[in-house]
Amino acid sequence: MTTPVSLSHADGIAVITIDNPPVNAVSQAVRQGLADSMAKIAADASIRGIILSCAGRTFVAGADIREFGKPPAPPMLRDVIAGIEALDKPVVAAIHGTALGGGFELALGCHYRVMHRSAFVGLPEVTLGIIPGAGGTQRLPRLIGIQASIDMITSGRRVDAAEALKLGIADAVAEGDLLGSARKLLMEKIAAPIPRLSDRPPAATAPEIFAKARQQIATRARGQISPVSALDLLAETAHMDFAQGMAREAEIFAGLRNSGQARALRHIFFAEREIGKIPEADARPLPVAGLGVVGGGLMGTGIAASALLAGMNVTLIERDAASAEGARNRALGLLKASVERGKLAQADYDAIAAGRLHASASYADLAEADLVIEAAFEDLAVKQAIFRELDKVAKPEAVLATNTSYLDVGAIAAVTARPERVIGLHFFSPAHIMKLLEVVVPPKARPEAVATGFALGRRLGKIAVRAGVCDGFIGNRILSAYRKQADYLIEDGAAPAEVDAAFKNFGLPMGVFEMQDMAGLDIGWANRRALAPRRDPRERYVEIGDLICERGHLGRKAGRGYYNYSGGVPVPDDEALAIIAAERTRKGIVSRSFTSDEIMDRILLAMINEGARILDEGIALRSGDIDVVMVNGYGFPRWRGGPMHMADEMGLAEVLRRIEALARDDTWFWKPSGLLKQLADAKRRFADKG
Ligand code: 3H9
Repeated sequence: MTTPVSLSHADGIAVITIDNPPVNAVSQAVRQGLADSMAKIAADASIRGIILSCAGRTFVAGADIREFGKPPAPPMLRDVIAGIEALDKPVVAAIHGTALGGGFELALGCHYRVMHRSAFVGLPEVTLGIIPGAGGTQRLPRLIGIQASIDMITSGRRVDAAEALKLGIADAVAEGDLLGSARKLLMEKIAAPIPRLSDRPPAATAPEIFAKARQQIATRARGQISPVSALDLLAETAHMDFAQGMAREAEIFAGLRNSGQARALRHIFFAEREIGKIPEADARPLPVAGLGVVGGGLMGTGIAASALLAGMNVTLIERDAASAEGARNRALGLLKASVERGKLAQADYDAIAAGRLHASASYADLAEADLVIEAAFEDLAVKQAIFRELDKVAKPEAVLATNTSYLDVGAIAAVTARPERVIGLHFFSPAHIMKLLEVVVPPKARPEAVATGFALGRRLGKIAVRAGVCDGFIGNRILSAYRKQADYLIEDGAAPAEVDAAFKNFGLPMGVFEMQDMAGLDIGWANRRALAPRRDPRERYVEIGDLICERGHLGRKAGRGYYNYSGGVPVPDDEALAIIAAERTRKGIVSRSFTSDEIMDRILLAMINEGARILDEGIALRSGDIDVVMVNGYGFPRWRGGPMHMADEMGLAEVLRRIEALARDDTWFWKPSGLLKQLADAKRRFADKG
């Protein structure tokens, strides 16, 4: 049987190599291999020093996350690391790629660390709902002090080689030959006393450091437990000796390892890595050197900025020269802000301003573009007119994409002579910052066109999710469903501010009514009017939003909407409340009160129900894709894993029971039998998710 850990030695130096693709995760076999190697090294008097290195693209990227759902299998990583640290021969970790989590802890157990200049180290455990469990919370503070450890451990932030050297994590940085540098350091230290972090006293700490950090970390965590647990552990063990501290770390780690939040965060970790598994994965994407963007509004300039930040050249088209100049300035304004935030070098900004961004009023300037993204006003006729023009000027092999959030991409493709090269690319605003991208695949799209959309997503650093054509694709369709449910809630008796508070208690950054006020109520209003002819007459329709719009109260930009903004601090708007009360009376609804939990129960079930339909219709490939969309585009708390994961955790029978109970309340338009079918059909996919 091949082992993922090999040991070779020559001239008194042993080299241990971990080779466990793809990321050298510390599986049980790796732990066993390391333990066996240590035993051989300890018994071999000819070995005087050791280099611990990894094959492939990276140093150890952590414990094997796939093992976390199973009972722990010996040897334990913390014991293996203790065995390495206890050796009476110096061990140097040679780090390339990323030494993360258990991988970094392994390196901390070594006596010295050499990092390649392109390498990173970090303890991202909190992002998986756990804390470091193999000594990271005890060794790191003893190496770099409490303040820097709080920062790294509670954020999960990665540190590059230059910073690691400054912090004292790395003893040396290798410019080129990593193993050569590691060997050089080893030879320098071979006769020196062996430094062990576990021998050091705890890092001296003033208690107020923890008090100050706690408030900040709890606010940032928005309901996520692990960052706060990590801080509390650091505080509790700050004065303990090493063995006591390790014992506490092990206890806290064991408590979190299979917690609901850890399961949710693991789910979303793997779901984000599955989104690229699409039917078109083997198709060859068209190389995109030049990108065209039509429409220089908020979306168009955001998309242009995103592409420019990724090093692409962009041609931005507007209707006339003055608008083109305005769009160019807006895009440059976004990039200036990126320079200020340290995301773009001044020299790159200058190159963009000097020529990489070209703004024009002539479609003919798109003749060389490989991919053109239309980001005009959300109106089918407007978009179709643009696509007719694009079809004339774009080279025949170019892919044409529409940035629409609701419209039928197939109907837009149909006005061109190349429907097989038309896709939807639904960006989220601000497009140069938001990570999510829905790649919308109309029925006639060729695999190469879809693959081109995904390749662009990768290049822009986006999380690209495949979606089929329907009203709102994945995310906005679910948004429509829960917005409707929120409307039912206010008609049934909840105040908009109560619904918004429930959203925030749940961990969402904003309430649904605040969000609509911020976006402008006219957007939803126009959408509802557009969809009116196709609306099922049996559907419960809440007119409150329309009535508010009819008064000209279009949200924050108009100073009024669900809230009144005239006094600076938003307060519930009197007229909106009066409209709600009048509508309840008109419909004969007896107003009732709702707890925060009841509100979110309904909202969540609306999301799950719509998610089940989306799966049923094949709009999303997997339920995990829906969760990825909700977490990355709609502020769904990552530590809850997404609505479909929550449905899984609740169990299908319980989901159905609750939906049926709601349907009995007659607040839902869908019949329970229909729901039963949708959810039962989706059950297999729920189960497939594993
Ligand atoms: C930990 O260490 C706990 C300890 O403190 C205590 C222990 C007692 N395990 O991301 P990619 C898979 S917690 C298993 O696309 P990249 C991934 O699913 C851990 N599998 O590559 C994918 O599989 P597939 C702390 C893992 O180059 C493939 O590898 N560590 C693991 O874009 C490629 O992944 C972390 O949180 C894993 N640990 O990025 C680090 N990691 O091909 C987590 C990856 O079948 N990992 N896979 O879809 C990462 O951040 C990135 O994967 C990394 C590479 C930066 C390493």
